[in-house]
Amino acid sequence: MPKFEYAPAPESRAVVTIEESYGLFVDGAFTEPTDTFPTLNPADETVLAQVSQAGTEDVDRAVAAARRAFEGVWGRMSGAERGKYLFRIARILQERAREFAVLETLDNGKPIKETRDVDVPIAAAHFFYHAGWADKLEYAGLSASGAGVPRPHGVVGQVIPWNFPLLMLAWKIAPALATGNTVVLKPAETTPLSALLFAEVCQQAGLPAGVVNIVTGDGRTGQALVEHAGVDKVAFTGSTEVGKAIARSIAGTPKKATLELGGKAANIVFDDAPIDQAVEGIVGGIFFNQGQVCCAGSRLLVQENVHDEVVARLKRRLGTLRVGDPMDKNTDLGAINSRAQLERITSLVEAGVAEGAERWSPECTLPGKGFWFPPTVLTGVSQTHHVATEEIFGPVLSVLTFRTPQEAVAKANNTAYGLSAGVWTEKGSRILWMADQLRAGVVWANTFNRFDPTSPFGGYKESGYGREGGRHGLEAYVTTATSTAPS
Ligand code: TAP
Repeated sequence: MPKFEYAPAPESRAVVTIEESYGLFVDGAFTEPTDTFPTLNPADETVLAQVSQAGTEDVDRAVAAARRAFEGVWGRMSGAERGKYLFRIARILQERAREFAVLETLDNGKPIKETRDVDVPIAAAHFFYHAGWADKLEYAGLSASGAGVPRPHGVVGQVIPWNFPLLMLAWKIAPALATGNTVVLKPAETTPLSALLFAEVCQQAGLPAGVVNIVTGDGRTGQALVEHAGVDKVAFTGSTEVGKAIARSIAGTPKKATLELGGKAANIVFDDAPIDQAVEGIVGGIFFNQGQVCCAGSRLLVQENVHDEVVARLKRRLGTLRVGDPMDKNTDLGAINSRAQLERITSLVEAGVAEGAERWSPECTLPGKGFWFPPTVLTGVSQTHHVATEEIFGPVLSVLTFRTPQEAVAKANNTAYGLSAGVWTEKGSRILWMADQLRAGVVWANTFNRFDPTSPFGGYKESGYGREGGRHGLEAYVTTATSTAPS
């Protein structure tokens, strides 16, 4: 029996059905739930469902199923056939978009207008995009000489975070399947439900058993997966700390790895920028998904002579943001994903104030239950403050100033990370110069947080290595084989 059905009035038909408990998805079927843990709605702390904690034997079974599927079916299938399955998955995601949006909002806490307009459509777009590549890999220029045939690695172990549960799953699974690999994926402990619904989509699409396996659990499950001897390639998105531990644990093995880690992006506003447009970009850059975004524009670098004007207009704009019920279509900021994340944000902001930053938030009443943090601006921040160096991963903007473009570049690059940056200016030549100087994998000009399956995404320095998306994203999932026959 389903535990509950979410049906917003006045509609009587349920939008999404959540079961009382879930097993793992291994070899094309769900196992009986065992050793379960609860997953919460962070907006009100109610338990949504019980989810299974996969142990090492479960991971063994999932990896073995993925190996059988790779050797028996998927690794031998033509690219054109694989592409058909990816197109089918993409279409089912579109058909079930509303269900996914509601489920993701309930489990993650992010506003429904974001899951509806961003997470779910871009996830479907990733499957469409990679479906198109599946039969064209020979033409993707994936070997240096252009000779040879791109071959899949085999079984890929994928571990993803909680901030974009379905979208990160799509970023991982779509290129892996398009290139002929099979997958064992571990979603984050606090947001497993959309991955389990995706398992149903795999069944609905008729995907051969074992091509995609979903093992839920905490970090121990992730560790068992990445360290498993039967895994040929690891793809991880998450914190720099765990990424480094994974890199250490697979060093000396033949495993390939891509790591998408943290960020501390600078959003740089010059005095010639259209200020109102820049303010919208600053707001979207840091408050989208409550700032729980690896490429969030968490450091505002504003030219000194427009600092007061930009901050004044920013504060006025923040006064209009709606914080609250994530299921309300008018909500701009939803809940923080977990109590642990809320505590981390709170302690970092307190550290910033103790170091001399001035804290400001608009007046807003936060719900009594759940995990909530108001949109916050910290002014008077210096480069050495913790709030300027550490990833807060919350709705908190640290404001710094600069006088010259050279100083802006020096300050923007003064970070251990290098994932993204934004530049706001009317001058095209300055945009090109800044893009060249900034040590960031993505540089947005007069926009921020734009995502597209055709564009490679990934970082420099402690933001990790490897790229996801675009033609470059395929490289991580193939190796090139050359065969010559005597004439
Ligand atoms: P992490 O704690 O690193 O968790 C990421 C995933 O790894 C989760 O599924 C986690 O399981 C699992 N995990 C934990 N310990 C592990 C271990 N020893 N071996 C293998 N897997 C392990 O990060 P998070 O708190 O979920 O996400 C926030 C961080 O991710 C931020 O720093 C953010 O910048 C980064 N992030 C980066 C990007 C990109 S694209 N660069 C995108 C999103 C997020 P549990 O859920 O059970 O802990």
